[in-house]
Amino acid sequence: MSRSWPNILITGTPGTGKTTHAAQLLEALQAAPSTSAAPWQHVNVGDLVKEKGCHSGWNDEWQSWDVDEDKLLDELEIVQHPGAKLLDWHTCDMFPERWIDLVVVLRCDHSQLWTRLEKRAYGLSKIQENNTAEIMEVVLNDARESYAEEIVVELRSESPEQMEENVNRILQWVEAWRADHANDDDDDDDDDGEQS
Ligand code: DAT
Repeated sequence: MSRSWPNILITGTPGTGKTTHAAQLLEALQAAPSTSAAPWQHVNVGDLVKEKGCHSGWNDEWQSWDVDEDKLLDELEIVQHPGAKLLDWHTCDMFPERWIDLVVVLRCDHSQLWTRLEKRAYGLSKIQENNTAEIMEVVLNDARESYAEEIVVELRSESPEQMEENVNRILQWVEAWRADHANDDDDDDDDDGEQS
């Protein structure tokens, strides 16, 4: 299967910096001459679940929506062609492996994460639950179980400098991906029917 541009999943425990990274990365990709031709789009999957009703209701115990996976995946069919999607979500194991070209798992020191989530006015149990998940590396382990080892990258997200470094690193990765797939554009028409 070929795609003209890669799809990047930015994942991590809530509060690790997914949305901030995705926004900055989007700007960088749109500004760089080597990548600006693509229709880059930041897809905040949590927002999409709410907006498109891809859930079976609010779960009071977990303080989150019970996601309807089939409906969500139907909504996300758009990721497949031509690519260039920045998917931003704390869950990483729901997507078909073939949709994703790079998985960025953001990590944060747990005490800093606690402060970030407090500012978000999360309840104590939700802060504790997310903090434990970060310490137990739940998202990182899920990513490693769900995708090929070589496409999963773990990045620290504890300072603006690290964020800038991460964005530059991902931009360079996109440029390398494009160079590796330079001939795929010619094949796209042939492959359209096979992308599912
Ligand atoms: P997420 O989308 O993973 O829930 P976010 O992007 O909303 O996280 O970030 C949560 C808060 O933390 C927000 O106030 C921005 C801040 N933040 C995230 N990454 C950071 C970093 N690398 N350096 C400093 N602040 C950061």
